[in-house]
Amino acid sequence: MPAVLHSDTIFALSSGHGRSGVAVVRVSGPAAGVAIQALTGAMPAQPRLAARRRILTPAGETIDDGLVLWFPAPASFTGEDVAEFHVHGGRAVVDALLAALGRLPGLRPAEAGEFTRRAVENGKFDLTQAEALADLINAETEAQRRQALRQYDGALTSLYEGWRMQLVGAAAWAEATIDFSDEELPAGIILAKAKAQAADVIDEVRTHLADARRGEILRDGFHLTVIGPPNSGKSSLVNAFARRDVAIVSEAAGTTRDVLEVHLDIGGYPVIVADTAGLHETSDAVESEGVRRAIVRAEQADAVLLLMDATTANPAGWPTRFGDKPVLEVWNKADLPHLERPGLAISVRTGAGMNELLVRIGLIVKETLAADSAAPLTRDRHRHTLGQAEQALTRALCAGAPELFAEELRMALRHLGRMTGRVDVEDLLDVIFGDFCIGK
Ligand SMILES: Nc1nc2c(ncn2[C@@H]2O[C@H](COP(=O)(O)OP(=O)(O)OP(=O)(O)O)[C@@H](O)[C@H]2O)c(=O)[nH]1
Ligand SMILES: [Mg+2]
Repeated sequence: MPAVLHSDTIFALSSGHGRSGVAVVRVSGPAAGVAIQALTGAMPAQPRLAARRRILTPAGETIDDGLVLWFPAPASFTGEDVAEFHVHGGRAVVDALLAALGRLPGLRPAEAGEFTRRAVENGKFDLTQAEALADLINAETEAQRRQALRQYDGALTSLYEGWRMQLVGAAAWAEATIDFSDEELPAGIILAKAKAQAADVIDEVRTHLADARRGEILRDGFHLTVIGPPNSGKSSLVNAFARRDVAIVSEAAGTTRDVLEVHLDIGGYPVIVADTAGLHETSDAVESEGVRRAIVRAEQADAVLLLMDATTANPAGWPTRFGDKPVLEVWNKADLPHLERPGLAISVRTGAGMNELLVRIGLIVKETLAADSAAPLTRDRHRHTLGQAEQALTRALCAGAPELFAEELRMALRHLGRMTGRVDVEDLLDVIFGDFCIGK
């Protein structure tokens, strides 16, 4: 992506909102140095070394006693001149500093993701890395953090760039057969060679796409839906997982109507457990809507936990299989007299079997998400764009004429270029950076 020179200078609070020990306000653009001068009277003695300064309003009133850092272009996060003000993290301090910056000529508040967008525009990293940065900020579990960091380190960049280079090679062979077709070059042989190269890439792209959405599930969270007959203890189980009373529990059957979710960290993996309405025939409109939602949720889940009451017969007639997704059969209330059944017996009340249940859930999650590739794709955008590249390659391989082959190859190259942001992605940028928080 070509370097873009912005004439305006942006600023924002880059650390978290709300009270904190220290707040970091970042400024990026041509007037960043002027901002340091205006608010502290002098530049730090050295770039990238903190200087302790009194920070003043343009009118000369002290805002705070803090640190100032100066990162001259291009060795900064955005590639532009960047200033950082580290102040005490109180609302009034931060507001006063932001107001003072806003009064300087050429400065304006940053939009969501604008710092990262400028970094991409200045070639600091590519689109997949920018997306990974957003994921790193949002990562809640170890596995999510590791995945985001690998992508930020360029795992997808090097994969996609590698394919691009191979296809550029194949395209060059194809062009050669077109340009020199009058001379006695063995065009057929050269074209076959180019096609073999494209075929290698298409194999790799297909393997990459056929990953059972591992990267995406890890990024979004693994969805486990708890379903079962009324009163089997589904809400009690979800509360026990969450270690707080999220869902209403009562001995009346049909207590839960709406789907309710809790977010858990199981062995470093993000698991979103949904509590649902008990499955039973009912004339109550609200309850039957709850049953409908329960089934839909189970169908959409990555795995299902079928929770039944070990003390009663399980009413027949409800689905117990949901496609080929894993279904964990669990019998609750094992503290009461009950029949022996296949599957795991637990008691939410006494805690018996609960550890074993967590272990089993952890195994299912791990089996689903354990990566056999070091760099899984993580977003719909990746899947969609790569799918288009794959289709263009498929057409290329079927092409008889070298011109047609070369044309489809160029198409595939454009799609691959969109993955990393090498070609016309202006329309994509708003979507991608809109996901960011302000200050990043
Ligand atoms: N003895 C015993 N009772 C339990 C156990 N787990 C839950 N219960 C009781 O079973 C009743 C129903 O529990 P809930 O968690 O509301 O059951 P549910 O499956 O969510 O019920 P619905 O939302 O109506 O479908 C409550 O009175 C719970 O206290 C258990 O392990 N042992
Ligand atoms: Mg319930």
